[in-house]
Amino acid sequence: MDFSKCWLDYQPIECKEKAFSTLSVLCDGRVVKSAVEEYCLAMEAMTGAVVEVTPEGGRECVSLRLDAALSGADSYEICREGDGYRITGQSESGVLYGVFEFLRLVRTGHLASLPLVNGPEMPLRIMNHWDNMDGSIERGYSGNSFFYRDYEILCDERTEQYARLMASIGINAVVINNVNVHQRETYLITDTYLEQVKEYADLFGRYGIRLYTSVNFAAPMELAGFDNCDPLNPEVAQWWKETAAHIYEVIPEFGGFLVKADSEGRPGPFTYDRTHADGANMLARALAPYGGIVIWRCFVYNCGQDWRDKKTDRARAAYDNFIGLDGCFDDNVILQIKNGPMDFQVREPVSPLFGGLKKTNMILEVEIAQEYTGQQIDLCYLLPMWREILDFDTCAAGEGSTVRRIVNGELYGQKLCGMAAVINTGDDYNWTGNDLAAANTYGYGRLAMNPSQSSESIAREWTALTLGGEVEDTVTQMLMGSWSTYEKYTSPLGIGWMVTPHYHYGPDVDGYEYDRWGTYHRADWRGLGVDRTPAGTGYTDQYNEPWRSVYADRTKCPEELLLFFHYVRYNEKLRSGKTLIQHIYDTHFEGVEEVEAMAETWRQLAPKLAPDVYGRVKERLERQLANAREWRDRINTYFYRKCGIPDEKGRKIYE
Ligand code: GCW
Repeated sequence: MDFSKCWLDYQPIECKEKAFSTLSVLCDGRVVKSAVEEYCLAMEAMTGAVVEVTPEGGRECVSLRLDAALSGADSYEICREGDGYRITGQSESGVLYGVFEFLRLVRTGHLASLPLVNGPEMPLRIMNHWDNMDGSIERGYSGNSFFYRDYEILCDERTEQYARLMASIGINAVVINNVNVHQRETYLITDTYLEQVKEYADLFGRYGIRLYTSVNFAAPMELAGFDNCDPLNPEVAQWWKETAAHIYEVIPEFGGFLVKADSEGRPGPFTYDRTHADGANMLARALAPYGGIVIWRCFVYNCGQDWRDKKTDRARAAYDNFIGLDGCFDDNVILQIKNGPMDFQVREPVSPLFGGLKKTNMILEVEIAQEYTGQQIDLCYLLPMWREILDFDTCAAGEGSTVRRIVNGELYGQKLCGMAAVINTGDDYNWTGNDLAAANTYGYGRLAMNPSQSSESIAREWTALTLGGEVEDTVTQMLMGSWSTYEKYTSPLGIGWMVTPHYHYGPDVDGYEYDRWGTYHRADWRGLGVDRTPAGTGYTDQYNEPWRSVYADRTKCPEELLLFFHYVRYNEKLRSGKTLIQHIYDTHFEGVEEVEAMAETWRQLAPKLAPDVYGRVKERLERQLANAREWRDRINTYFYRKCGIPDEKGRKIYE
């Protein structure tokens, strides 16, 4: 087990079919070349035999072909042929994906499942890096950036390996810098860095991945001395046109821009009384002649709120800001929408924008980086959460209008749509800090490729490829239960937050309660929760029926979201028959017990694991246990002090 290779650590295998050692390559191109290299590297490591690569077809070989007539962009077909196998790609990327799939089948012993035809379901499968050029990573929990060090761009073995890892899970777009574009990063689209950015673009290009950059909306001011960046100022628009023209001269395959505007202090069109559509379209028109796109984030809210004000509701903000602009965006603009209305909490309802916008390209944004979900110290396998989000029926165009069918382009026939994720990697030896956190990285790509795959089968696949078949069942079980466990010992029933301000790890119940971020739980001596019904902030009205009524009705509202939508008294009964306060106590005790059990399970796996992997994860689980206990005791004590109602089961609650 070599975790520096993640899930691409090719170990010797039993099955050594003769056909494996001849690769007939009946197509060409730079991505095909990467596919051939991967194949040879893998087969040689697995079988010990040197692979003969030939341009001839033959009976006892694995052959690679291109067939543009295969249905579905970048799809592939793998089947038996003669005494060997044939991998056909609809495109070069299809060939590459086919080779990775074939290798996966070989490694997991599933070749019997052939023939198969497969292809990416989401058109765009994007990784967002929040890497800064000084080498730091915003919300990074696995070391520093492997893209930058001291304002230099690094193009080395690690970035090559990164590109392979990404291609192996079907990623086709990468944004190389933080959405908060700082001073030096503003220069990424200028000659100061373009030649080096091009090196990345070329590297990614060999793996079927397009490069995007996050841009600073105020770049004309910072780079060219403009006194404004008004999107309707023709000189500003002209500056962007020239800038884009130059970028494409250097990097003809440049993907486009990702923009965080008018959000958490970032500049944007609001300053000039312009709309997000004005801003996005201005940039889109600069990129359009070259086929580039603008990805515009909807994470826009008032971050200077007053906690005394109970009418302003941060949850409403994205919808309120964007719904009126539906249909106003150019064709090459995509809105990138966070999965929930707040900010990547352990539990949130699905953003109502998905059910609201109908004439706008949409991308679903999720966070693999475990900012609010344990920071890669605590185990939290996020696939079950993403599954629920994708399967959520927005009822936008009748029943079955799931988020999945919106962002895969099916419902509205969109071509520019898909998923984006804030990645959790860094320059740590094992890429993701916690070895097991790589299951989220892997799983995200696999899910975006094929959302029909269950979270469990993805967990199995990752475990088998990375840790070996012997521990597959047990580790899969640990992964599958981990989100629910994390949810139990942190903030209850969808209320979110209660974390240490700024760092977002560990409990601080009132940490954000009297702050400016719009993140309140409103606990008092009688109860807690935010009333988001029409009697409160009215947020529930942003949903289509039946959700609007379901969420607004205390008796129908899904219980896991109860406190997100309602203010509930401590002694009110939940559907389980328990009172709210008893539910809070119980889940917090359970959460800790579940972490204890997980740590014990891991200890039992010791003989089946490489000592370094075992040791690293064990250490994380110990820290997780300490964290879970801290959460349990702080939450239970906090609420006990508020309401004075003792635990029915008489367990230890600190006073
Ligand atoms: O959750 C918040 C994070 C910020 C992040 C922001 C965003 C990159 O705490 O670190 O900024 O979201 O998504 O823009």
